[in-house]
Amino acid sequence: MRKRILRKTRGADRGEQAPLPPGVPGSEPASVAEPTGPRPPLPPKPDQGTPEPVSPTGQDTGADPLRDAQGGEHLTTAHGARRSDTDHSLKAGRRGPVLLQDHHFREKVSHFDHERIPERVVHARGAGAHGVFRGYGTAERISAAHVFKKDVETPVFVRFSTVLGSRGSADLARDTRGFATKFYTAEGTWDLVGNNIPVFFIQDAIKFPDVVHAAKPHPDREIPQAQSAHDTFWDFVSLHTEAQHHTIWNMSDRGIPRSYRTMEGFGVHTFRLVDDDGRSVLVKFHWKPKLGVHSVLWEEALLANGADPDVHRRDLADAIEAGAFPEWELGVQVFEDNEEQMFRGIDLLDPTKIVPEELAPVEPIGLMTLNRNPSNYFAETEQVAFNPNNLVRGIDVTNDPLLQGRLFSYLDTQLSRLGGPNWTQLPINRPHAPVNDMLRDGMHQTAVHTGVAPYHPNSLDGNNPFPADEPARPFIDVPAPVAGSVKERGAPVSFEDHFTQARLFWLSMSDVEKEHIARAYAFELGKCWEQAVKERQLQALANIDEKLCAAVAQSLGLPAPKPTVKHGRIAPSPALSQVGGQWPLDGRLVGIVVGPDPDEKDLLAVTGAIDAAGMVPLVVAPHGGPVGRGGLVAQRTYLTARSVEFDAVLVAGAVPPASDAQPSFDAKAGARSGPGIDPRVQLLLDETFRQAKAIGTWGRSGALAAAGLPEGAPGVVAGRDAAAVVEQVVELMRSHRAWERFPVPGRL
Ligand code: HDD
Repeated sequence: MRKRILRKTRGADRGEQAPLPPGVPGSEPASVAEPTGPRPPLPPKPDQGTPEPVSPTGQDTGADPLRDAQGGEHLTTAHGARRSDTDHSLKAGRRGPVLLQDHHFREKVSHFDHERIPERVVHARGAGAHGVFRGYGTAERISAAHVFKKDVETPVFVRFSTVLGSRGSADLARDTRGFATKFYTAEGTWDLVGNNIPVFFIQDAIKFPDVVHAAKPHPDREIPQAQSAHDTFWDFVSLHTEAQHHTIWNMSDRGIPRSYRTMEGFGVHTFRLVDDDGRSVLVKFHWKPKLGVHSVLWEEALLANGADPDVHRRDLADAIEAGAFPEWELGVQVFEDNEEQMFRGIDLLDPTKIVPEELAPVEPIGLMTLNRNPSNYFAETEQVAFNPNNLVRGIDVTNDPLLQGRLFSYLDTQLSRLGGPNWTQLPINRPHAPVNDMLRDGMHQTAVHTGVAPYHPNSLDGNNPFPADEPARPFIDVPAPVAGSVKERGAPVSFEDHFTQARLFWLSMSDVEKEHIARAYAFELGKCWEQAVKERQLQALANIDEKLCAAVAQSLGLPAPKPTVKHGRIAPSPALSQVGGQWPLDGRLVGIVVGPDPDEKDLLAVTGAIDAAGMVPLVVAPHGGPVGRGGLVAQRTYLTARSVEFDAVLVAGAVPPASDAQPSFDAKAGARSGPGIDPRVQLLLDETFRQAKAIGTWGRSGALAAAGLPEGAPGVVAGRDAAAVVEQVVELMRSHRAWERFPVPGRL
């Protein structure tokens, strides 16, 4: 059943009918009380719960992060002494120097000086959310993991991220997205640290520093930020052709998702599941979003990175706050765990390869719902530390050389990022299962361990802790034979095919997706300087597809080389294309452009209908404040609205030629001058039209004609009756975009 968007809690910006400002007829009298006396800390917002006060030792150490962080009513120092003044430093006379003895000043400034920790070496920018995973029970036949058992509910924390940019970079960079999930299972923590792209750039973890050095900004000037459109990236991927498969995914629409909520996730590697009897199978993990997989256009990404660089963070948090909880089904492709570890010629240990879903279907095994925003970004989203070593009974690794290297790297990186070995004690990283380890001391130790014998066996602590026997369900180490006995540096022959699957991906795209890919390559390589880099990448493209290569070469003004590899017949995988299908609309945003005096009855009915469809209506008016005389307020103005925010735009009635509320010298910039429509609305409609989004108008608006947009174009609805127009627009939105508005020539 569709979830209904809950009443928004924070006024105008959330699409709520906010109370009218004091003084406006019908408003409440001004009665906002200034704080006059001490108040307890603010309670968490409805979607932010209290962190679990779970002690890392399973004992009550008194560590309640919320209580300990903020208690009592008065301002204190870090050691709890109350302070009466935090606004003036202690000086020798009001105009004199500050005294060294001012502890409150030194503590406040010194703590501030140390507020930042090193950002993640990759995946620095992210957004997190809490939720729950419920097992369907369908994986019980192949795995002993408690988390997969039928109807078992396991708390989770997910962090989505971009890979290349720094913490303060923009969300809509063309990039891979991280999709890391921490399952706090009853039998220990399981981390599934995946991406939104099912393959990786390299086949061996020893190459990870190389690929990251190449993709990060150039070391001399530290530019460009959060981009792959530069020489060192393309130098690397053209020299390491194993990267071509991942790269074509990045150049496709997958590299610029509409939202974190509309991304697939992949475990990438092949993992091993093992049942209670020790029988194992190989699996690949897939997260399938209930909302479908959707992306934006490159123009939108560029605009959003300037107009709303937090677009993905905001989208996730707003959707959860509004009650539109995003959901993903976890699924597995299952393979026999035999000595070859191959499936139909595809090496399951090669992380640059997928297994098409048409050959091995994804079997759903559980549902994840994200339903709570973090209370504190630093404590939760920044300090969360994922680690592919975090495995539980029933889930194990394979010999994929990329995965094997990750088993070292994640544990290692937290030592410098989180300042020592006790990061598992941070509230967000604490297991929800009881912990009884023999790890002791170290920087930032917060547990108060008891006993005298943290070694095994011992006779002084009664031999505690006891190794778990089978009834206590310990981790199962699969007795997998180790292939070969020769110690060597090298890769299997099956890792040498670098182009078949890049071509498979290309052949599986629709015409419009192919156009986007060709343009993305042309843009990125067009930003490169070195001729040799461009030529080498064109050679790689020729080996993927000659038409693709020719299109990109033409844009670069270079000759298209001939392929150096020959392909046999490759069956496309329709599951790889994003185009087609009808999808739920939960949490989508609809802009409603109004003039100074809209028909309020219509407007209320329209906002109600959009709300009822699970979406968020945002009224865009000539200026802020109340709209007309009714109960609605403007959430955006002609000045603050931009097309990239909306999934569809409606124009409610007539729009003035130019609003008197805003002088329009800036408004004219970039806008075509239409006869009789405000240039900012003109720009909004132009962009929305170009972005193939649904547009609807009603009444005597004439807005389409005034804006010079063709009525009757695919995805454009005009009518007399607002309700009928909105109904059609909602229907159009289910296909995400009206791609048929711009038929592509099919030249690729
Ligand atoms: Fe990684 C972070 C995903 C290969 C080394 N990685 C990191 C994150 C994600 C991934 C989602 C962010 C986690 C978070 O939100 O905190 N990484 C992947 C995937 C890979 C992959 C899907 C290949 C299939 N990674 C990979 C290799 C290495 C690393 C081969 C090193 C040899 N990754 C790291 C890291 C990071 C990291 C440096 C940075 C911050 C962190 O670990 O905690 O250790």
